[in-house]
Amino acid sequence: MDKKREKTISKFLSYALRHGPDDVGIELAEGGWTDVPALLEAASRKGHTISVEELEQVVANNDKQRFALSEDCARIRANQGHSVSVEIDHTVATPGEHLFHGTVRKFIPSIREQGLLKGNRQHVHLSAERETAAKVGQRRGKPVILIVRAAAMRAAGHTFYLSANGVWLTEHVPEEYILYPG
Ligand code: HQG
Repeated sequence: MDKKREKTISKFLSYALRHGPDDVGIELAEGGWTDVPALLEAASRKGHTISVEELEQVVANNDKQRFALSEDCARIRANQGHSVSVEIDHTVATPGEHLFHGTVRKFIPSIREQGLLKGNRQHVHLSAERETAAKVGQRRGKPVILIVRAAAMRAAGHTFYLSANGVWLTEHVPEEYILYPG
């Protein structure tokens, strides 16, 4: 499958499994899981005819491992990044001293006032590597990398989760735990 086709399918899956299941005509069960045949039928109704083999390839090759298939390949879900409300059993985990968040300059004044907010998503997304944060920020322009004093936050009672694809998640990062560049 060429990269363009993979990307089209990945984008459709992100929309269906994270943001617009109702619009696509599927239901997400506990944990965000949905039946593969139902998903493929719904995709087809929306003009995306996807074979089971293509679906499995996209899940396996996805650059960020955004999706997971159940062991029997009967069900699929997005590992994280939902805007619709789903209960995902993210693992509670203890981060190292610092985590990183990539953003852009125009958001800084508001971040200084409110800390990092989850916005439409279910959590604030953080990464253990600076380079990952740079890539996330780059989606919106010149990236600004914020350092989150994660160990201090954890010590103060905030909970962190590590998603199945390695994204660190938390409810809110209060301003006092953020270190700004420069
Ligand atoms: C910013 C993609 C103003 C925040 C990526 C970000 C990531 C504030 C934006 C994943 C703010 C939210 C998540 C505040 C935060 N005032 N702006 N108080 N607090 N922001 O997309 O972290 O391709 O919801 O800095 O690669 O950018 O979807 O979050 O710029 O992994 O798998 O508000 O999404 O992955 O944007 O990205 P997002 P994000 P996928």
